[in-house]
Amino acid sequence: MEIKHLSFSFLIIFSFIINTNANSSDCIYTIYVQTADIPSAGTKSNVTVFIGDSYNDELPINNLKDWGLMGPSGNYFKAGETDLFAGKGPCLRGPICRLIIVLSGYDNWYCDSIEITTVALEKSCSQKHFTVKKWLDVNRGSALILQDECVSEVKMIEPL
Ligand SMILES: *[C@@H]1O[C@H](CO)[C@@H](O)[C@H](O)[C@H]1NC(C)=O
Ligand SMILES: CC(=O)N[C@H]1CO[C@H](CO)[C@@H](O)[C@@H]1O
Repeated sequence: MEIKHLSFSFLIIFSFIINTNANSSDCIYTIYVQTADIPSAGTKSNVTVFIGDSYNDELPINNLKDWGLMGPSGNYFKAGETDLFAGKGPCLRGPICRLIIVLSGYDNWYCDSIEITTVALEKSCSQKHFTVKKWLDVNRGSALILQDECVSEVKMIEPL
């Protein structure tokens, strides 16, 4: 597992490599987001995630709150709470193994974990848990986290 902090300017680059050419737009994604139970861990900022697979397909989910089960104006990302988001988007070709989290706003956030379940017609469900355990700090330029676990998954299925 490799976790990298990237500067905000990478967001601009990532927005050019978004690739959602898989056209059967019938995957349902459910996303559980766990905010740490520590002081000031919660945030009112917006959270955008990019989920990706080992083919470098990437699906952006702009402002998770728009997918929030409490509605877009709900109070999400409170310390010690788990929030649920769900929505429909194009299917990726492979299982999710990469996650980019971008925080936009004025207050910081400590994300414990993000778990994504993908459901599609005539395909088996897949589930991916990302242990984040990091501050996303809008003042220190670490409001973007790339968590890439694709390489390790490929290694795991290689024959000895
Ligand atoms: C979050 O997103 C909403 C809707 O897109 C926007 O109105 C609001 O200003 C954003 N808040 C922050 C802190 O960026
Ligand atoms: C066959 C199919 O699903 N076609 C869709 C591909 O994506 C475009 C844009 O989202 C849709 O308009 C097509 O219907």
